[in-house]
Amino acid sequence: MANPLFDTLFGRYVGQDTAFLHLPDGRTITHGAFLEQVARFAHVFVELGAQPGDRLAVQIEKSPEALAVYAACAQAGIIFLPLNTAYTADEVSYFVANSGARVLICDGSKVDALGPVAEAAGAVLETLNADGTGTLPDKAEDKPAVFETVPRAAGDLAAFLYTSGTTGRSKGAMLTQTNLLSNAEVLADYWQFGSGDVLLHALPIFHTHGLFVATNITLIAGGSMIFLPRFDLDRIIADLPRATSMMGVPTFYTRLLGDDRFDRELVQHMRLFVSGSAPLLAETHARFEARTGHRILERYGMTETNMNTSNPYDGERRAGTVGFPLPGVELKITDPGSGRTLPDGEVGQIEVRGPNVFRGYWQMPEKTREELREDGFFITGDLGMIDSRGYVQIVGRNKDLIISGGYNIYPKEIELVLDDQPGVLESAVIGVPHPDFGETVVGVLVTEPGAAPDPDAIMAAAGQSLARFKHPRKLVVLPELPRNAMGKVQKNLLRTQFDGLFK
Ligand code: MLC
Ligand code: AMP
Repeated sequence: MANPLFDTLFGRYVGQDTAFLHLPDGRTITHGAFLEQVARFAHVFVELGAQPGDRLAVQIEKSPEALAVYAACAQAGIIFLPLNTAYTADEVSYFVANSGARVLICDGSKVDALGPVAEAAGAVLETLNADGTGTLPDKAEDKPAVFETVPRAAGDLAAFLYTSGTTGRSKGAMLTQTNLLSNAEVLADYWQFGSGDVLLHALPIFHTHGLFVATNITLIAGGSMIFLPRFDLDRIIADLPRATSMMGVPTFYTRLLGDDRFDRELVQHMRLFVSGSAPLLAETHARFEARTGHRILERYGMTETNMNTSNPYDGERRAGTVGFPLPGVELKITDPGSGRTLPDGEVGQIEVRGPNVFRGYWQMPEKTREELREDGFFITGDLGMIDSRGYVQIVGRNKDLIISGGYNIYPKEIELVLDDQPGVLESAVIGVPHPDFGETVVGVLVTEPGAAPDPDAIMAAAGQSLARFKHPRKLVVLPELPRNAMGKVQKNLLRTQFDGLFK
């Protein structure tokens, strides 16, 4: 195949009038029409000077056109770099500069903020709005509806997805065509996706879950998607009767369970509910089954590895576990100190190897070496064990990470901002249980002697540099931070102390 990713996911649909995207306004976009848009965008990217292997960064709202940008990058051999729409200009600036993006596409409302960012990085700026208008579609209008697919090898890079790091610096995970394709093929088969599937898609498309897992699987299987701009409870309840399957983070399921309209009758025709990106409480699993008769299928993945494990489609879906390693994925539990493989039943760090595992972090060879072993095993930073029946259980994290509503938040990044505020001597940021988001952010401050920092000013400063979802939902002041004999802040003690803040 000349370009395995494009040919497998998209190319075979050229000229087909099969349904691909069902939109909230009642329109359905066919595969064929979608691919004409893709071809036009690919022509624009070439005209803008983007070469195969260049990076194209986007910070755009979810729309059929936004998805077409992803496909157009695949067709033109450009590396796709999607960014969370919540990121501030400061945050975007880092990603654009670090990746050396040739093109940045943003929402029209962000041009003032991102114009200087693009200019400083030497990137071309184009716009694409949620309603499909903007300078990119304007330029695409008179372009041909066919584009000669740029040849790429299976090992070539297809996407960069940035993940935050424990040092506060985000790392660009380099994903190859094989990483994405192998995983989509395995999952479509494992979860028995077919051409009759209609996936209710309410996830963002700037992360692995909504972009690769949901979209690529649907494309491989030949199904269609009800493509919603975001999670909207009323919309989901209205659309569920037309869907066969749904994927979400645990917050989706707890929100649905909080609504009386979500009952057995509404979903009795559904084939599959999948959960991932954050731990699904066993209690949510049980409540879901009691209410609907369906058992949620929980799986486990990461930006760097795509999906690693899954509960079985046929067979017992065990609450509190993430199932078995997927076909082709090796998983072992190791001792964090020695790296020795531990026997089943013992808790250690989870390591994975397979065609799903990324190539490394962009221009960070040392970080890559720390986490990706020479033999191909990736150290996930998650702690887990394999139970007597072979199911993998995640029991904690060996990395200082908070997962709020499926978004990853690295405390260090927030601590750096808090520590900079007048009157703040030092800070520790922790995650505490939250009924809606699973975990939420709490900032623990120690003030300078005699100082009384203004919480509103601190939050305003955080708003300047950090996306809203990273903001502490509460700031608390302590006389000092608990430390161990080595001087390391004992966040576990803080988490225990503030465990009940949102309960
Ligand atoms: C929104 N807000 C959040 C938030 N999402 N705050 C913390 N955590 C989040 N996840 C902010 C909003 O800006 C708003 O701020 C306030 O919280 C309430 O907003 P809301 O309207 O209730 O939130 P909503 O827009 O409905 O979004 C919640 C959500 C969304 C859960 C639907 O966050 C979401 O779609 N999450 C999915 C994330 C995801 O796809 N993760 C996959 C990563 S891939 P204000 O100003 O109003 O207070 C990965 C690998 C793998 O992890 O295994 O899949
Ligand atoms: P990200 O960096 O956004 O890709 O997030 C990956 C992290 O999400 C993993 O390392 C896990 O800590 C967490 N994660 C994903 N799926 C699950 C799950 N089913 N249960 C628990 N944690 C999960």
